[in-house]
Amino acid sequence: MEKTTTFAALLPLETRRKFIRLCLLSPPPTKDDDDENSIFFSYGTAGFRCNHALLDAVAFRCGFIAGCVAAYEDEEEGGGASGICVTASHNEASDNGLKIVDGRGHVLSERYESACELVCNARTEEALEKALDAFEEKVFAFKKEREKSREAAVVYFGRDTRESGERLVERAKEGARVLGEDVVKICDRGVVTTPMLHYFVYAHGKAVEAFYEEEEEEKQKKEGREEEMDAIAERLRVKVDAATQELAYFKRMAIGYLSLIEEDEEKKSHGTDGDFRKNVVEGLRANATGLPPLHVDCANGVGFVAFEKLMALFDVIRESSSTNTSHATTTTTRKEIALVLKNGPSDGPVNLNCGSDFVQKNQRAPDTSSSRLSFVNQRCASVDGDCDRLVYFSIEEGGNFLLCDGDKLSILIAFFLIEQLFLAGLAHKISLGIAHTAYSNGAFTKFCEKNGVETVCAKTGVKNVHKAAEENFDIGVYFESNGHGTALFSEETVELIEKELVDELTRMSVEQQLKKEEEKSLQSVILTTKLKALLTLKATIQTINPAVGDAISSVLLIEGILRKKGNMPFQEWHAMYRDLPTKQTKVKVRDRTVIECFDSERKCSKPEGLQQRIDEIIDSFSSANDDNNNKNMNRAFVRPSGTEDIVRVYVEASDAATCEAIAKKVEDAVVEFC
Ligand code: 16G
Ligand code: MG
Repeated sequence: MEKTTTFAALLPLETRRKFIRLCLLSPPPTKDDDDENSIFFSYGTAGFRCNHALLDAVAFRCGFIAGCVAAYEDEEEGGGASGICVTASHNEASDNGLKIVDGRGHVLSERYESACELVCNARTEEALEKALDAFEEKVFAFKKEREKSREAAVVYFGRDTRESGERLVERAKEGARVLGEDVVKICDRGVVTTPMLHYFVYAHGKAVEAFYEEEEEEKQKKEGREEEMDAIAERLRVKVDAATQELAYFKRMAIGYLSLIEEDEEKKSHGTDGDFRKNVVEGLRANATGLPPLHVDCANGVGFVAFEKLMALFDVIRESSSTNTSHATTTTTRKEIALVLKNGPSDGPVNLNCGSDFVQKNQRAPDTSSSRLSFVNQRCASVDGDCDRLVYFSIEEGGNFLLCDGDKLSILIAFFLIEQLFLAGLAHKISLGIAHTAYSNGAFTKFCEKNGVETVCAKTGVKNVHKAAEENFDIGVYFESNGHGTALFSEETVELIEKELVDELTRMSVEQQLKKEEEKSLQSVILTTKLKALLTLKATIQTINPAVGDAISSVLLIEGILRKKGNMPFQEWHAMYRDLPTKQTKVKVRDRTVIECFDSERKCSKPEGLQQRIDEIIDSFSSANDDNNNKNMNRAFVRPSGTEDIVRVYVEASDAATCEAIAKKVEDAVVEFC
């Protein structure tokens, strides 16, 4: 695309001056109040994150950046709206952070990162001028002319339950306000999960798009007539407002989930016909006695609040359907989903001894005073402090801990979708695969290979795995082992599924008209296998948060799939393959950035000699007695963390003791080389 104008020309000089003046009034903090000793704020794996007390200036500047993205970025490149999430996810309660969301509802594109860093670290007028120029160079390079007629852009704000959140949201709003209210409107959505905020921004863009598609003709007719334009702008505002409310978010997912499990409910109420479908579509599964409730560890965080709202919506739907239908008894007594919520914001500091990070890294149940024993012998799930990670777990009778991490979420979702694609007759038209990171268990990749499911390995971080899933497959399922992830459907795939659905319905209705009266009633209840699979795929798409991986949406999807798989017990899901023992440790070094990785972080090229040492350590643990399989099983890698000032060590081996021993040696090597 041709560069036609510059940032300076877009951002009024007055605004630029005002921003610089305000930045100089409250500069980022230094260590010991010494200007020489400034703290560097780095744009980490997922935005700026550190102790909350250091973040005021960064919040102000991020607010301004988000305002610029919404106001001046091309809509196709992610302008028109943007978002700021104030959260430090799974970090301790005293930390906080800023994540910027672009107009498509995705994390801010990587090309902005260095400019964001410059803006957030600049301490002098000169540095601020330079930082803003960097924006001109990198950020707005694609921008053409800003349309005069465009309504004010919107920045959405949201925060998790951390105490410092309210203050930092206010700072960020001040930053956005520098642009002026006629340029950027502020929309504070209060305490919400990170994926909810992503969804609001996504829904904003979609609502605007749909509105203009509908109104294009009308708008053209009325072009130039002030009062008509005002009326259009007001109608648009109302539509966008409705689409970006919490209720719209919860409704989308709840209705998606109810459609997903619908046929099972029919099965229950339609006797023999239900049996017929069960046989044809899913194969026989004995003893489907219903799933026990899911106990959800909400990390003492915002997930608790959000799940409560979801459950309240299910109650409303249930009540209204019971007053509207004659099958009152079946609908009122039935719980479509049973969740027992644990570890809410009032139970303790966010993430302390609970949450998905604690559960996945320590391989044990949450250990808060309010929940210590309540997870034993239950089917459980755990989310993180901002509710974008999810893992499932269970503790067996004898205390044995079973984890279904991101890998197993991927497998369950991918296998389910593959099955539906086959039933819908679309398997040859739509490619499906899994994207994962180096942290995925070797047993997982082997299992995928054995079952003919394609996989790609990407670097750590949602943005990398998301991209890999998007670029490699029509349906890209991706999860990091830590539970971040989702299933991405390309736009063409969604269109294809919808088109096939319409075609199938048309075909059926034509056939129906040709059928004799007596055959009709049976025909009308027995939906064809293909139609059912298409409806299932459509419901799956609706259940998934289209903007970003979302623990709430993933719980609904997994619960839906387990129900559709004849109430598949947790143990059966867990036993699909057996994880190899792993060990993850952290090493504190002087400068972690001396480590440089390649091969999706499975190997390192710097410092020189470190990779060779790791290889030697691995070799020294494969004895002559090992068969080839065992030899290849052990692996280890090191990478600098993107969220903490440490080096992470990962080891996988055929048994736990070997894991420990290798980890120890690799740690020593890291200390020696770094
Ligand atoms: C952040 C990332 C997560 C990644 C983790 C790695 C997002 C939303 N979150 O939490 O994807 O796995 O960092 O942390 O991108 P590390 O670099 O410290 O190992
Ligand atoms: Mg998180």
